[in-house]
Amino acid sequence: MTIDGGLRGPITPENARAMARRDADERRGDDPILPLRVHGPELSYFTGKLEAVLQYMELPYHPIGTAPTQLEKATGTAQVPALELADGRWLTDTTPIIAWLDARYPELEVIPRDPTLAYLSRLLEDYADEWLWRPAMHYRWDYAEGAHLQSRILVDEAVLHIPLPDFVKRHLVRTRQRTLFTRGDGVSAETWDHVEKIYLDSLAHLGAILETRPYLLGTRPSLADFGFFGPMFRHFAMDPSSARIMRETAPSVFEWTARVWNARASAVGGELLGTVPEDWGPILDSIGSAYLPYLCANADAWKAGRDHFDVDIEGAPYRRIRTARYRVHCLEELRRHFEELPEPHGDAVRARLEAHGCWEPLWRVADPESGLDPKREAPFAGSHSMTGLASGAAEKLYWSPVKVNRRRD
Ligand SMILES: N[C@@H](CCC(=O)N[C@@H](CS)C(=O)NCC(=O)O)C(=O)O
Repeated sequence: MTIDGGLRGPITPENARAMARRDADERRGDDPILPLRVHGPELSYFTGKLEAVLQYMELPYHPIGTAPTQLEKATGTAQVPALELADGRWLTDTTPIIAWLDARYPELEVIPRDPTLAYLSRLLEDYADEWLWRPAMHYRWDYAEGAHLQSRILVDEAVLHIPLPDFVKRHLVRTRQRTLFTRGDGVSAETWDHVEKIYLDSLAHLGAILETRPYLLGTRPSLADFGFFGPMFRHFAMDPSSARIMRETAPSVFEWTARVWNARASAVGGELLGTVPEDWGPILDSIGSAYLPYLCANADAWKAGRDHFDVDIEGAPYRRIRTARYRVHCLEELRRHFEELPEPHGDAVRARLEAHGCWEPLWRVADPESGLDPKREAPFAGSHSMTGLASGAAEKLYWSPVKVNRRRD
């Protein structure tokens, strides 16, 4: 067998990679959605996650440092990242964006094709997206060294359009972020250590996996890597306090963040494991003991029409946590994906979830009814942002974030 286009000879790993590179070049040539434009500031968790996926898929894009509020008109939601296609369409929410890209370029298999692996990868992605968010915001905004650095970067890159002196804007950004995401979202003297433990445990769990292979599910990156990459790269490895901890206690995780950032499908090659590895167990335990109970309390609060709620997680007393409608939707999505599993994968996934305390809380709340994306239009729908700032008054609310969780909008 030969490979045309100047490359001749047997299909060796080198030839296969060259062929994949050529395919990637061809995609660039005539694909009507390329090049892409990624809107979102350089320090954003989810923008970094999306960029890593695009780089792995070798889809050319221009990064544009837009603030969330500037996107509401185009996308329907004051949230970053937003992905603008060359044909004029806009996409939001990295989870459905990745699923859409994976379906459009199936040969790259970002989401594992095996349904059991796909389900548990989605669960890890969701956990990294939503449950590592609070510790990521905490290390960034509750430590002065991170807060001063990042408020300067954020104002310089994405908040230039507000006519106020820079030092005032930086102060407003710091206050706003703490109001919304740390002190106003359950981080207190009583929960401080638990919030930090979520990060420290994640380093230990990822570090143990990375002792045996370069990526979370094998010798190439997949959805679980990209999920954990968001918080690890753009927050924990970048913010001074958490970065110091990562460098000193988990250098393999530090190295992995750079490896994922540098991964290109045509160069990596590699394979995924055939079964869910045992060393995912500690992460699944944490999903069962912390994340899913939190999602249940959030869904109960949503159903009861409460803006805030209290919940004890692993003994830590979280008080006045903001109710997040989007995370009610996350719970619904985890259930939907389970219900869509073909047999015998449903039984296999159930056994795995039961072994780690995830099964009961997955179904604990009857009919969560987020009402989000009823027609399944995501990522084209304009998803609901986690702050709820998608209401036509985003710019004003951005600086004075009170009453952001109205039940119907
Ligand atoms: N589920 C969304 C979450 C996106 C998100 O929450 N982005 C943050 C920044 S990383 C944001 O735009 N927050 C709005 C704000 O801070 O006003 C995704 O995966 O894209």
